[in-house]
Amino acid sequence: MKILLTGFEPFDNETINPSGEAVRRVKAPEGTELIRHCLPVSFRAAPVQLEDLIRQDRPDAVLCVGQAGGRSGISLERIAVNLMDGRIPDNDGFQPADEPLVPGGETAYFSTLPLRKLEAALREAGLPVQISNTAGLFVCNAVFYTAACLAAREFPGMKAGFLHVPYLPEQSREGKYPSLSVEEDVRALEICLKVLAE
Ligand code: PCA
Repeated sequence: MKILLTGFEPFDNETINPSGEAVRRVKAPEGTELIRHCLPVSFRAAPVQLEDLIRQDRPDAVLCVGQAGGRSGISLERIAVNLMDGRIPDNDGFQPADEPLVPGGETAYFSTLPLRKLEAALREAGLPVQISNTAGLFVCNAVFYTAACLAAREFPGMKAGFLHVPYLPEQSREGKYPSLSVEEDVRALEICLKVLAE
């Protein structure tokens, strides 16, 4: 089973992004071929890079991962929406307001990952997890929407979804925000990949 696993580079004045770090460190579970990629935090470039990878590699599943500072556990994202609205500019300085990502496209897509199974497996492993009903309106949502849209329109057999990880301890502003270690993120991703490969 071929799985495309993506993380992100740092953004918002941070020097590290837990998603990129964890994706780099994950070990491919037995029976899976893992394609990893670190995406730019760019509304314009990230969806294009993801689409190119999907077309080129034809994965059976796409799991995209990003940082959600302030959240306390692994957030399994349920829904991607066709809207870009930046609280801050992306790493290219682009800050869209209320713009569709795909003009005329579907309003939203649901994740096609087995969210309840993933939630149960992560909880069983003692990791904090929740199903989240918003991936925000920033670049993570744009990437999630791109994967879900391609799955719906062109690659119906491909599972596509997104999860957010919290800040790393070093990003937590001395404990003001919740955090998970990169080892915990790696463990969470390895569990998710195993469930996807079942
Ligand atoms: N988090 C941002 C974009 C990149 C990342 O890691 C988001 O939640 O949109």
